[in-house]
Amino acid sequence: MLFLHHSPVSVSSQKVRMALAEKGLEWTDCIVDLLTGEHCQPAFRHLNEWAEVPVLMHGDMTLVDSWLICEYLDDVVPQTPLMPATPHDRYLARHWNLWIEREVHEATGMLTYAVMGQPLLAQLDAQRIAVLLDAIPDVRVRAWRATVLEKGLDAPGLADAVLKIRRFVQRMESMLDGPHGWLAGNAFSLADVAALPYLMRAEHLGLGSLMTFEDHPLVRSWYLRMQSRPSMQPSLVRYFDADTQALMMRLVVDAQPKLEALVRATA
Ligand SMILES: N[C@@H](CCC(=O)N[C@@H](CS)C(=O)NCC(=O)O)C(=O)O
Repeated sequence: MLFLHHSPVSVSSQKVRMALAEKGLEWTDCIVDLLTGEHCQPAFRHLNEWAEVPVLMHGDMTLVDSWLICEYLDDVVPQTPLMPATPHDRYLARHWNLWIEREVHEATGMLTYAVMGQPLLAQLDAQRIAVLLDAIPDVRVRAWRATVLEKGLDAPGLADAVLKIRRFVQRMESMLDGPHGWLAGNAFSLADVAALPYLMRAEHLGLGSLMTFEDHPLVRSWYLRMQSRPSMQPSLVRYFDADTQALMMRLVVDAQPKLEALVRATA
């Protein structure tokens, strides 16, 4: 049995859900509410001291970190492999993960928090917000969360975050410029799984102008192929009900003028 502690909207959780679905594995949902800070409570920190989703439970194993979980799944269920076959391409896949970790993950988190988290949390009273912030174990994350909560889309660092997403899409465009159209080697792999949630998030946040057909045709073609995979429904689509989609749309519409200004400033 596989128990996945995760959040529907978390990009790292989405990565693991897609890998599970690609491998034809079933999992039991243990949904963690990030907005109310459930992941910072002792019960969850007992599973992951860094207070982050996803966490996968398999037998007596408690696994953290989306990439490590995906590689583990690939090791224990070697049918339908997700890691590329050659050392060269395996390196490329791991390098994509490193790149995403270093350049894209936090930038995506900041933008998500500014567009969606901040307006929702702003409804709470100051004391509750202070409790939520204090519970975040990483002081650096706590600091940028506090700034984004206070300043929203005017927070420093958001232009840099948009720039990082822009560079990510550009890097993907150049790497997809080969005969195969996948990120690591000649077939779909974990590199593609790792990248998809970040592009989807950028689009959901209203940053689709960073990846137009005109400027990034290879990324767009890759994105369409990824979205047509059967694994999309069980891992991603089914977690976004109509109410969630409507709420996200409303928040993005509100954020649009400032987001567009950030996009223009980084062009
Ligand atoms: N390297 C970790 C990063 C996990 C991570 O940052 N998860 C986010 C959600 S995507 C999280 O739980 N954030 C805690 C929070 O929002 O306070 C992984 O790949 O699993």
